[in-house]
Amino acid sequence: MTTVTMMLLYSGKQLSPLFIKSAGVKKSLMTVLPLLSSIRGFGQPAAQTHPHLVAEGEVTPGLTKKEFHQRRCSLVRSALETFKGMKSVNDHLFIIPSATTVYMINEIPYPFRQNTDFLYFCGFQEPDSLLLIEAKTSKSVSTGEHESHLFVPRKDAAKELWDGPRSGAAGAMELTGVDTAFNSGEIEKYLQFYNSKHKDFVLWYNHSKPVHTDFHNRIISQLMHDHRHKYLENVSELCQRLRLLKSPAEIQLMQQSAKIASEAFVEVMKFSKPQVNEAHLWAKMDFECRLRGAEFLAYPPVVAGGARANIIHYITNNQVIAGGEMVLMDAGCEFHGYASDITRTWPVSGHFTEPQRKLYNATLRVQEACIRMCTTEFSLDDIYNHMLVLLAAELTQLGIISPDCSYDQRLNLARQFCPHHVSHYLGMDVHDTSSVSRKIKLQPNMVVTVEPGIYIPEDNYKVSLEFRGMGIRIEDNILVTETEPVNLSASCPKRVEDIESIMSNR
Ligand SMILES: [Mn+2]
Repeated sequence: MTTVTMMLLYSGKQLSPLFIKSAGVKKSLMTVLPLLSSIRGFGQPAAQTHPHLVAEGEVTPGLTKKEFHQRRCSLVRSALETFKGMKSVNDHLFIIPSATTVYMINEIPYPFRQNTDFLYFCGFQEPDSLLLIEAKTSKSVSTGEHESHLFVPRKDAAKELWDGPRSGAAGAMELTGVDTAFNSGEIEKYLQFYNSKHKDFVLWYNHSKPVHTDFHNRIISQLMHDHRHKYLENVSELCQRLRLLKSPAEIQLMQQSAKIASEAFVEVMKFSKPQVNEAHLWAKMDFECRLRGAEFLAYPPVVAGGARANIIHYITNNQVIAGGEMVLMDAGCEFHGYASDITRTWPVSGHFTEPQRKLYNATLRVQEACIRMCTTEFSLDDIYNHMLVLLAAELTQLGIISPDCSYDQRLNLARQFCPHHVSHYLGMDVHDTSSVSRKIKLQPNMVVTVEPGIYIPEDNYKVSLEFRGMGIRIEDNILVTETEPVNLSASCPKRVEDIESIMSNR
């Protein structure tokens, strides 16, 4: 079998004999390869092309077509619930656009990251696409029954030669299991048609923060204009409420994301030594996460040696860390669309000094107490308020807060020594579902972070010299259940003995 025939069989598509003949076997490889992939390839990993990542029946690794369909049904059900009693409105149109490619300079793109809500409801990874969902209150309010349409970039041999295969409309249907797919050039016509056919309908669209400026300015704002006396609802808050509770498959992905980052942290701890550069610890973290299957780091990590740990969002990561100093690293990875977000603080020499150990253990006790509160009894704000009480007590114990201060003064000081919240929701985004209030009680299948810190600026002369310039944060990823909280990042060491033991066995 010649290479060309083998490739044809692999591609699963017959080419005309005329084409094969005229291509000429010898000089054909360069021309045939891109053509073949443009016929059969997808714009993202699929079971057919990446069996090591995607199983049969899955859209993205670990998530099936059925799960994506159920998500769309849940969206429709919860949206229509609010219009249940209103007989006058029956039709609902949901518009969820994808992200677009952002360029740093001409022709050089930033790494593409899909719009999270779009990804959540269809799993399609290409830019400049759009998901439309049509539903009727009379039919869908209890079942979530709907029609889903995906608009995607059209197949384009010239573009695909440069950027790799696109799925095209047929590929997008096959890949995601939506009801129909069209080229994105059809969006305008489709919306005009829908608007002309439906007198009254509810438009569900994130109009306050359009994610795709071109679609918004060119097409969707026109629809909103034509539709201006009718119902316009922001779909984003609804999406976030659904994303807040993770399915069993999502929990597995989050567990894996946290495990990968935890293992990578151990390698970074072993790799650190006096005079190590922050940039090298960053590179090591990135390397170890990718080696374990993560796509990339979930956010620019904080790798802050010494007093730089007091800069909460320090991401410059270009200093040399001296022997006696600790390093604070806040890093996590993205694994098949799900983020981990872990922070550890450790001495680069491998041994905590006495003041470091005291401040570290105070932070750890507060963190462990806060983790125990991740139950359905409390909200994230409840845990934050309790963290301030615990921090105030620990700081008083250490002599950092004077025992002469009143209770309120001590809480205020605790707030100064830890100027950030103790937690946020975690999921597909690092700061996940940020429109969901932190005042609501936790529910089973939420994932949250727990991340108290103590930061003592170098120039805080009120604090004894031994603690000045130290910044410590300890952060884990916690799954809320019906019973005990589950620490997804439990395999990332945080006890002083465990860290010292890992680092002594380098
Ligand atoms: Mn965090």
